[in-house]
Amino acid sequence: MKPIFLTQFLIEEQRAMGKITPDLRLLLEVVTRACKRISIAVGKGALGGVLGDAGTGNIQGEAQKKLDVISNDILLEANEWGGHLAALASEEMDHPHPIPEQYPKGGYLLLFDPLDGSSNIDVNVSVGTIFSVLRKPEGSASSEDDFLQPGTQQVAAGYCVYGPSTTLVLTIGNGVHQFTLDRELGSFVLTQRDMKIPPDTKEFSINMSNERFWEAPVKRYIDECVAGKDGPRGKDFNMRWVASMVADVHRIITRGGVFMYPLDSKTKSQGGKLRLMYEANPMSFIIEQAGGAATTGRERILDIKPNKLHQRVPVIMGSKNEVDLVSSYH
Ligand code: AHM
Ligand code: MG
Repeated sequence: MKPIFLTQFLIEEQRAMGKITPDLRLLLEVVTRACKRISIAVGKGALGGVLGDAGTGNIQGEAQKKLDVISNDILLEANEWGGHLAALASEEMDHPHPIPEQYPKGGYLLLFDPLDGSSNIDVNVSVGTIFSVLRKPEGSASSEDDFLQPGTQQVAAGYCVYGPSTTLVLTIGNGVHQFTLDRELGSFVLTQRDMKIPPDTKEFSINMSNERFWEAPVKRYIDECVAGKDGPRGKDFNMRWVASMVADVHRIITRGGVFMYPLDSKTKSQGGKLRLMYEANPMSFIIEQAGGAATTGRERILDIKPNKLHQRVPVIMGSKNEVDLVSSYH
């Protein structure tokens, strides 16, 4: 079969849907090209001198890894000059990054977690890049507030997983499509159109070491899964936790499951663990486009009106019937 490269896919979607503007196509090509560079840097590992701590911290108070900083720089550098963006924001930067004066500005806003799963970098376990695209509100002078739009306003979202292979999963609001990086050609090739998450599952993904901090509804749900055949669910469950959201969610999009970083007493004061704008929102958009569901337990993630750039939220996402069940326990 003739391979369909990302560019051809985007051009065909542009013709079919009329939803992709030339600037949005440029944006997606530029972001995914940057992901190829990140994939190469990640793949070099110790040989590239890229492992270990950067010796700096981000606004979340987390120690940055060298690869967090390298990936952030790659995405900034790639996206500054094309004229498609009004501003960028990242997990690794306190405030939005303006487009340098010498370049034209465009109508889109880009948010990213340049390298998700930082704790896995030095141990050679899958990590990834997550990104979200919004439109800059008409007539507004560029400011941080421009970014504070609910996830329903996203025009595109995607992620790359740097694992045994590098895969790109993308939605532009018309289903979810998977591409695999052909390392010899240096191109993303379409390998699965219209990914669908099975509505039922026997697999859950949660950091069990936080059990004593969970709220009652989450504890009840997991207890019932763990009780297996002998419990109210009447079937045995399996548990998987990579500890890179991007890899855990990718498994769920591929074969079903439910991923949770719920509210717990450890993270309650900050609203949760994962970040709304560049982790929960893009992943929720993708999950919903693949037929799954994404909630905090109390509300649909995509409906949340953000009040700050680095806002955190509880996350429960994946196979629809399981997510609905957890919600009903709330
Ligand atoms: P990061 O963006 O700094 O990598 O942190 C987010 C990560 C998620 O990828 C993952 O789901 C979670 O934090 C792991 O948490 P834990 O350390 O509790 O396993
Ligand atoms: Mg992250």
